[in-house]
Amino acid sequence: MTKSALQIARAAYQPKLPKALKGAVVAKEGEPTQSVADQEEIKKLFPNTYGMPLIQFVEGEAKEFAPMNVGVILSGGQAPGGHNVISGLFDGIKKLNPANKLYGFILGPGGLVDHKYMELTADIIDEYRNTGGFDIIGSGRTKLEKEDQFEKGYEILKELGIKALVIIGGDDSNTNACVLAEYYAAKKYGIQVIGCPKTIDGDLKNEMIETSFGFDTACKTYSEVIGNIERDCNSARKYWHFIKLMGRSASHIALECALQTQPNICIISEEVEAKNLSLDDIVTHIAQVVADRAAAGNNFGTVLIPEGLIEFIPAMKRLIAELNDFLAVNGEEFNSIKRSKQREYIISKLSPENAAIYASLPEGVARQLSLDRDPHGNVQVSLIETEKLLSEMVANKLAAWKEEGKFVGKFAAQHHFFGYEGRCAAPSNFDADYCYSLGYTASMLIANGKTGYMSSVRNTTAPAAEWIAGGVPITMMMNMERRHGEMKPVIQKALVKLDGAPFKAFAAMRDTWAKETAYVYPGPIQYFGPSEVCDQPTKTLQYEQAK
Ligand code: FBP
Repeated sequence: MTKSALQIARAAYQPKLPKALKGAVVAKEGEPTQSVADQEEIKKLFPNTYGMPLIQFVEGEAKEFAPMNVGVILSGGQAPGGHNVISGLFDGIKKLNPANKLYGFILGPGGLVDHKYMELTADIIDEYRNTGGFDIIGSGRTKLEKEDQFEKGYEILKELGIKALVIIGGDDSNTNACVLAEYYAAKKYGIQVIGCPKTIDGDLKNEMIETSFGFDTACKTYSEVIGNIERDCNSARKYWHFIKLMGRSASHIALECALQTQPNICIISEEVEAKNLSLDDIVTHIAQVVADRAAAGNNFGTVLIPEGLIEFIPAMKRLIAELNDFLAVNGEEFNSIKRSKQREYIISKLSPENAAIYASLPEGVARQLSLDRDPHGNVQVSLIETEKLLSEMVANKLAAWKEEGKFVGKFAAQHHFFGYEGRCAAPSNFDADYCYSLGYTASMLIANGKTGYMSSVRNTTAPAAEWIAGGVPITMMMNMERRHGEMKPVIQKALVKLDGAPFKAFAAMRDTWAKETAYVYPGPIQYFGPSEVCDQPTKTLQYEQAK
């Protein structure tokens, strides 16, 4: 297989481990834990895995461990560093006993249920060290939540003599990992389940999980390109760039990229919701910044837009809900109407508030809202090209302002969506080290007989040697939430906190960034060179942990 020069050099990188994990370790147990909310309900649902103590690994005496087999699953969207979690896990179990074996289930949780697996040998692992992607075993979005799936999984785990399963995933996958751990514990199957926090979205974090892996590399990759666009923009001085950034619901990625690149505008969905802003409020704000910059002779700029924005605009949420309900009942009639008359038809059927919003939307977006629905009959919000929607509405507003003499400049827009570009990038040193440590820690949790824990590595703004490795009971992160009409125990999703340090830092600077051209150009991720260039954690972590 042909490899790039960087691939070859990077293969030799030895990820840094916390000092405590370098030799033999012992598990130090803390106080019993409680879930973040709804303690009574969660305790009842997880009688075997609720209330367990926090674990911290400290240096200890070497011990002998009987041979064991371990399974691993990559679940959900790709995130840089997954291969290093697996190599850390592999090295960890081999250190415990060289006879230990690691099995990977193919294409996500579905591989466990369908009994598709492969043994991950040293040769295979070595091919994937420090590389991006999840292609070593593939990933998938099958949800592990039903008893028959747990039983099918048990069949193959038993057959392969697997003592512990590591599930690398986001909040939903780790919730399911905990349900599985509880199920196997209740059935006394003797199989441990350990989770690892993954997602570029950065929304699986809390007091004990400082960040999900992949967020660092993905944000650095997007910020590199945003910086390049900003420089192009400041060179040509003729375009406004509207850049949508992945991240599903939470705006962590947009916020982090804004802190790294200082664009003229960055919309934060959580703020839009908290201030009950309308689409028109957002459009007016952008148009005003465009007009003010034009008045100063700057007909260019950059706008960052989080992927989930639409669903955080309260009025849009109401419109989408009414459309979902209306089309669920009247879908056939709608489809029988001539395409050119469909927009009018919808407007005539909606409540006056929603009809007015629908009528104000550009044709393409209005169509998307009434056509593209998922199998549950909901609008596929992620398909809405918010970057185009906003720029088109801004253009319309500016045209009106021009007639009134309120806008004197020119407005030409370019559109971008960054998401998949960053999910499989070669992990930054931070993610390479963090992921390897998470995997290695998972092996220590297994060796110590733990189940229902998430691997945790903290103190991540300090050098890697000072990181603190341990485990957090997954039930500790749970609360009850309504899902598909039923109350379910789930890990609380972390949205951007408006009283958090990263948002506050952004809010304090954004007016200056809007007026001035204060762009910062982060450049590509550096893997070799001075530590201040190669090993910086995200700005989000730096602000959150600033003493
Ligand atoms: P995970 O939370 O599963 O890691 O996925 C993150 C994500 O990249 C989101 O940012 C994005 O909305 C979604 O996956 C896209 O999913 P898909 O890969 O199925 O298109």
